Amino acid sequence: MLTKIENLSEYFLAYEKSVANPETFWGRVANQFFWRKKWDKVVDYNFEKADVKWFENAKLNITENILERYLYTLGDKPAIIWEPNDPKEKGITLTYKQLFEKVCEFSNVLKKNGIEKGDRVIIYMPMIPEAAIAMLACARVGAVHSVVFAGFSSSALADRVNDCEAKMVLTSDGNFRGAKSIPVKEVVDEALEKCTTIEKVIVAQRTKTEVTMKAGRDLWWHEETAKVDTQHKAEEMDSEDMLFILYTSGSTGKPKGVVHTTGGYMVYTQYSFQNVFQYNSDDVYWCTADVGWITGHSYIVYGPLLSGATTIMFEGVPTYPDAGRFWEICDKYKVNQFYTAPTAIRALQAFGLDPVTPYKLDSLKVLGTVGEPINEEAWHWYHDHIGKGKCPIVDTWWQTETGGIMISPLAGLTPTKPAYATLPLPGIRPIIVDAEGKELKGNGVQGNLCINFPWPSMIRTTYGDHQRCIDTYFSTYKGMYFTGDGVKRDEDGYYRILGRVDDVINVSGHRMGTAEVENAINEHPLVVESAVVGYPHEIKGQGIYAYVICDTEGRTEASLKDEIKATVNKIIGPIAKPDKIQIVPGLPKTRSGKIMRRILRKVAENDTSSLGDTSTLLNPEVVDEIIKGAQ
Ligand code: 6R9
Repeated sequence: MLTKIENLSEYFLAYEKSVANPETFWGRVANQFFWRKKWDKVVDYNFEKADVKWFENAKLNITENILERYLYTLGDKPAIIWEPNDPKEKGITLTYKQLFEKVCEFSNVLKKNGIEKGDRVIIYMPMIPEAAIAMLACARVGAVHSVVFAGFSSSALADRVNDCEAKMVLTSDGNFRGAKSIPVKEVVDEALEKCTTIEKVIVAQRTKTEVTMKAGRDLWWHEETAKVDTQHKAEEMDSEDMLFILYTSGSTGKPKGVVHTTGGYMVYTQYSFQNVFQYNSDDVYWCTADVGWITGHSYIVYGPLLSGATTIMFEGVPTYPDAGRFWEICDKYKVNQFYTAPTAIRALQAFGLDPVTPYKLDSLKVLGTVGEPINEEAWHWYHDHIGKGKCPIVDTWWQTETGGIMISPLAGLTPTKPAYATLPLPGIRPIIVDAEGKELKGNGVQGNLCINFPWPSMIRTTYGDHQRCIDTYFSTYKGMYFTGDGVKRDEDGYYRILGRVDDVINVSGHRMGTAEVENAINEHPLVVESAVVGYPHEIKGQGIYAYVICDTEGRTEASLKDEIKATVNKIIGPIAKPDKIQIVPGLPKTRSGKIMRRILRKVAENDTSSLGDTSTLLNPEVVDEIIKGAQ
């Protein structure tokens, strides 16, 4: 491809050009795609109003840039290789031609069942090929997909359905994960009791477990696809038409629907994919994320498929049937680029080298990480034992809101440093500010990470509440997008992400708002008040520590804690269950009634030597009690 960067000096040159003349730079990248009509203007923006437009008035369909585009050149090349949970079960390979047919077929199913351009469709599915087909079919007919991670509870699902007023849910009967078979359709049924906008539910068969099908509402995927043909003409979309909504946690209680649009997202995910991973046409690429997260959207589905790559989709977990499962898959498909989360690396590292040594891992060329800071020990283990010392590690920093990778080495080109995301991609202009918003120039500085110029795949709005988008991202520091992350720029100009500076915690690479977990805990009838903080956790990166004021009403502390965990499980899902719960007589509060989280964080970190001045608290006596009862 024309815009593939091949060496370090080309990177510096591309970066310079992207800053000197962004319109020429991105126009040239965008020219490689198929547009039904080209743009009038490359970029237009006003950060104060959170108003950003890329490729204004251009017309396209993103799926034509995957399906029609590669049909003749790569028709027989595997597009998606699906590896099931159980290694004894046979996998599925879909070539570009077969994917084309399946997407068209399902596009016809969507249309036949009343889906029109602009309608919202929820995808609540495990990691099966139908999930990717569903996303692309939505994009093809112009519907807005919103994938909800299949581990979320029925009430979290209902909130998302209601927030975007979805018309349809695409789901499966069940989900195989490790040794478990988890109900999925049942969760949808429960959720839909609280929803009024859903007209149809289409169910893909996976586990063949028995499910209830509601007459007039529920349909089987295989029956519906059997009724339609495999030809479909893609809907014409505007560059700024919504492509998808993805809900993510912030520092307030309610998850927000991050909106991405069509043209810019397409250009940036493809550009970043080919450059960061240095993908070559015969490579096999594997990202272990779930399609329920942004990483799955941008770097399992869109980025790789827009690049004509072979992308692996894995249904299972890293430790089933044993802790060698990832490495077995790498050898089986001769994976060249492998992309995972630090939490998975740490979890596998804990099993030692026995599960690694049976595998050759000699096809690997590039290793990647995403989702949270990687500690140096895990970095070295990954580098030495998985990459055998010869594979560059791309530590990719980005967010649901950024749509694509922002700061990362380009594999093999950018010299790496453990735990550093290194340098920004072309077009990305990071800026470090202090608490007052003053720019910290030069190297050897540390502060809050902002971006002060638009990039094509950035968030456009938070669904249904544009003011929230302005308030969350564009108001803290005027004229800049605020990431919520702390960062250091070292003497070489390399960036190291230090973690969130807001009330968001990162558990196993999953973003969680402390307020969101608190709201769930407070649903327990005996809970009076709660405060949640993160603490360092060996495997998960951060664990969830909950301080809870509650009546015991004759229950033992242990059973009460179990009940609280069950409540959180029910309201959000297993990923939000607190690792530690401490029942406390009170929470440290300022005179204006604000919880002093700083103190709670210190106690959770087991660092009570430097609590600072607690005398200004409304209730200083409570601090000693909390320290005494710490877990
Ligand atoms: C892609 C994704 C975003 C938050 C982000 C930051 C953390 C992501 C990171 C990283 C250090 C990296 N994060 N990548 N921290 N190094 N390479 O993870 O999106 O789920 O929205 O999370 O994750 O704190 O702000 P999302």
